[in-house]
Amino acid sequence: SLRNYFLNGAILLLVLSGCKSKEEKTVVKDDSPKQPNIVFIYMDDLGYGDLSAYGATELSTPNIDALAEGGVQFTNGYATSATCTPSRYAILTGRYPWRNKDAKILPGTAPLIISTDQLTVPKMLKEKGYTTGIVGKWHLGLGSGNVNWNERVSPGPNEVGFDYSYILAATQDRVPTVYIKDGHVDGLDPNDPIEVSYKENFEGEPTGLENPELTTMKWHHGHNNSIVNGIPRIGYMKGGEAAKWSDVDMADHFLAKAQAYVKDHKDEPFFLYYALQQPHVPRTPHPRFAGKSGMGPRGDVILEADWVVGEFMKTLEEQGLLENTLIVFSSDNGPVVNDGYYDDAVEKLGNHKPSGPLRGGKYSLFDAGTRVPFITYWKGKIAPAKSEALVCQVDLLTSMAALVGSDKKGEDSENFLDVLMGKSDQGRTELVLEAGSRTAFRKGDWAMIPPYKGAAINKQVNIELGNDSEYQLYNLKDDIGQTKNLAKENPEKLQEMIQGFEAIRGK
Ligand code: NG6
Ligand code: CA
Repeated sequence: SLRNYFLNGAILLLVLSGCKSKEEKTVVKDDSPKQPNIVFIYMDDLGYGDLSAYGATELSTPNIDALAEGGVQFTNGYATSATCTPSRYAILTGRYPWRNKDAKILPGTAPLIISTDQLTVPKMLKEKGYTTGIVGKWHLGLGSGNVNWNERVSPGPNEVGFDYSYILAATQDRVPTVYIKDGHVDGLDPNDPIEVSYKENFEGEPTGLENPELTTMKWHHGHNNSIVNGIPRIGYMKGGEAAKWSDVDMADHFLAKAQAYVKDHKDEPFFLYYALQQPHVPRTPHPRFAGKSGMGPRGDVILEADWVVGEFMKTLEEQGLLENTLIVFSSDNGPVVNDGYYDDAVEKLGNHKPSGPLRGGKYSLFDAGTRVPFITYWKGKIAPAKSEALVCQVDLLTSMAALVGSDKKGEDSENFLDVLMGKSDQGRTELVLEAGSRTAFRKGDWAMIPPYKGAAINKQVNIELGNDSEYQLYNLKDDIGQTKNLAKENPEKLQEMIQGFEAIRGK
């Protein structure tokens, strides 16, 4: 009819004008500077000496090395803490974790420790038009107590700034051993609900303690509760069979999610926090990598992670995003060889030194607890360099804010964008370091550890914790291995360090 004819014409006109305005918009967009994508690649327990770029000779990590060689490789890059939860708290909030008494290694049932009105990296970026996502390890708590895993679990990453989340709740060795997508347990069969407890076992469920015959990986300390995929874990879990992850496929699984995220968001500025699970225990390399390092599963999963990083970088390249994406690569804390399972890590370590030249490891106030691989990479924007500047993950919030033109600032987070971009070597002057509930102080080339009670060595993991009845003072420039305590020899320096420390930390 005539009416339809006119209507169609009107629609046709609308479509035409729609096309035209889109074209105009595209032209304008190309003229204006693009907001760069930002990706944090965050490892779990990767040590300062675990990459060939950082001096490892018994392992080769070509893909991560390529980032180090093509970007700024920091030799004084720090996590705030020698364990996971507090470091992850700091990298996302720009706030020292010792300000939050709950920022300690969390069980899988712990409530969320980031307040939903707190500033976070993804929130700051969202305000600047970014879409934000997390893939991988969370370990910052979920819900507000007594989580029902069969309903939407909240608050969680989506309530503190992430538009998209695909996570494991706590650690690979803690229940629940399921993936959670935007608050929902992925693949959950409603007829097989999940129950989780860190207090007591569910009747009739096997445990690592009582049923060692059902385990394929043996526990050394801790890790003797519920058995999933032959691996005894921390905590008890019942049900949720269909949703349980496959440990050996975890690297591929997260990689696929991270790659899909990039492809889905390639036309808008995105932030991706990609938190890999390696080389935390239980180390479960995919069969493609099993035996490849000659160093047992710990070495194998480092090679696996290196491959993952290579594949992820390929995706950025294929999508034409390399020149518009800043990558920050680091680790949440230092290395540990035996962290609770018999997995040959000790037996097959050979000449490999996960801490490199540093003293201590995970859980330690010595430098290897917190000084970690730290790399920034941005093709065409960052010139390859090695930097000795003192940088810390707590500064990423304010530095990223500076990058995207936000005036937001984290409580303890400073703007070191120029340092991260390799344009300046004036990093932090001082930094508080944390291990467990203890803190130490780095200023310039000096490290000061106050006296602490407690064992000098954690015998289970065989790591020197940094405890001593006396003050310790080290010059890291002359003595990177912290072998010579200069506290007595240099009382003035010691006093200066104590004062600087107490000014931040209180007496
Ligand atoms: C410890 C676990 C250790 C590891 C760590 C958390 C025991 C005996 N040890 O309590 O295996 O899971 O917590 O590591 O249970 S982190 O990297 O997430 O901080
Ligand atoms: Ca960790």
